[in-house]
Amino acid sequence: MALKAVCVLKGAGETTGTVYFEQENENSPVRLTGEIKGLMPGKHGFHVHTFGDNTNGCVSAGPHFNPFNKTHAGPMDADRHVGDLGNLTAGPDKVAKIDIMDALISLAGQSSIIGRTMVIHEKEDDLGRGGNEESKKTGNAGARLACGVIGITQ
Ligand SMILES: [Cu+2]
Ligand SMILES: [Zn+2]
Repeated sequence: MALKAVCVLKGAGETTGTVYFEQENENSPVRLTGEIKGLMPGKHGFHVHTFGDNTNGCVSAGPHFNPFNKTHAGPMDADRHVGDLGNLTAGPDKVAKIDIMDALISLAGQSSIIGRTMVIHEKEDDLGRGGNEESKKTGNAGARLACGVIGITQ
């Protein structure tokens, strides 16, 4: 039976969104669909962060989900944080449409993102290529505009 999850993102500002996750089985890629609204046109870092904790807003979600102790990179890189999903691109309508397939995140097992937090950032993720220390940790993606805990759905 397919595994399914959902995340509703909210923050202090106008940015909101919904992301749906679907996976055939524990070892297959995860498909992400949905959209984020209220974004400045352009690229915005999009990651799974470690903790499903929003007590002090999105900052409580902690760093990028990184169960295998890798450095920050882009979604197509072999070595990356499991949570590194790269960037979403918002159009002039301030909406970013999501349709991503990712082989590293999972909805079960050691790389499970269930109970963790999806974050959309203010700035573009430099995918670890920014040439400074922070680039290898966060991609210099800046403030957390909106976030939500990833939960199981039917
Ligand atoms: Cu992030
Ligand atoms: Zn990362």
